[in-house]
Amino acid sequence: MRTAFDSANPLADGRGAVWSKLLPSDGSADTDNDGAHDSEGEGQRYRTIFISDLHLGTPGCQAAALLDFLKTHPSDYLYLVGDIIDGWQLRRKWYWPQLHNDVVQKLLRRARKGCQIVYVPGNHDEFARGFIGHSFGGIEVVQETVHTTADGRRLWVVHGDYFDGVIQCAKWLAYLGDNLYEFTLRMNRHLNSLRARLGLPYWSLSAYLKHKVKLALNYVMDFEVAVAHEARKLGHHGVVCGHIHRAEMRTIDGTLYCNDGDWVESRTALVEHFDGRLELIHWQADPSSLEYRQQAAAHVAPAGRAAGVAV
Ligand SMILES: [Mn+2]
Repeated sequence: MRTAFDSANPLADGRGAVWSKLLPSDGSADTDNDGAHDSEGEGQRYRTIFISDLHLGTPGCQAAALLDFLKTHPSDYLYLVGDIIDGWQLRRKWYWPQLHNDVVQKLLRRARKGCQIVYVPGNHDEFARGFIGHSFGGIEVVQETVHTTADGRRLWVVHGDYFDGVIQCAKWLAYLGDNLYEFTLRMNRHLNSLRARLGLPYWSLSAYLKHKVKLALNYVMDFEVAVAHEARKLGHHGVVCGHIHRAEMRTIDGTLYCNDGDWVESRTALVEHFDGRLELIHWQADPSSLEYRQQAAAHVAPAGRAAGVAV
């Protein structure tokens, strides 16, 4: 799923343009007042937070929920594990509401206040890979890194898109969810009553799609195993990645596999407590949150599943 965006020349392909729109060169933007989201430290403090697949710059990004989460969870370290800004979508259509700006300001402010922020670009923010080794407002951009937990475990931190090339399977299959599957079962009944009237034999749409869903689940499994095995091969105790929008934490053949999920569908983060314990957080809005107030103001239903975004 590579696009013209992958072009090697950073000046010709617009990467510089994306940056210049997002980060003013004089560094003054992070002093902008973002009002209600300024205070920090009301909630639980963690040693480390890992988040990925925010897809800022797309309507699917749940920026209000993310702001609530960041606001109430200060940390010593913050890893941005790729697909933070969706350069693919922004190049097609510029979409940058105030809330998305607020997220960027929030991150810059957090870095200024002493949180060590490391940004590992993914495939949707490949433009940032042109800036590896540099730092923006205290946010360090690296290709990949290793985080050592408080209890001494070395975790390889990488977005994970590299493994798409290793696993041969159509990525969109990973997005065939249960709801769609239930829908197809109903469709199947209608389709086959029509086929019967036309004198055509029974053909199971549901069986066909069930097979496809199985392939999708195989893809997730293959991804998890491939990433964990690579981490072990490199001599790490575990790995933290994103990319497939599926939060998970389990041991695979003795190697800890952690996927911090996403902020488009599942609103999840991986956190490290001060004793080194790791935990997956599924963020839920509460009635005092920015997200809740925004939805109330807009007269829309609480956030459901966002439109699928390619991984
Ligand atoms: Mn990705």
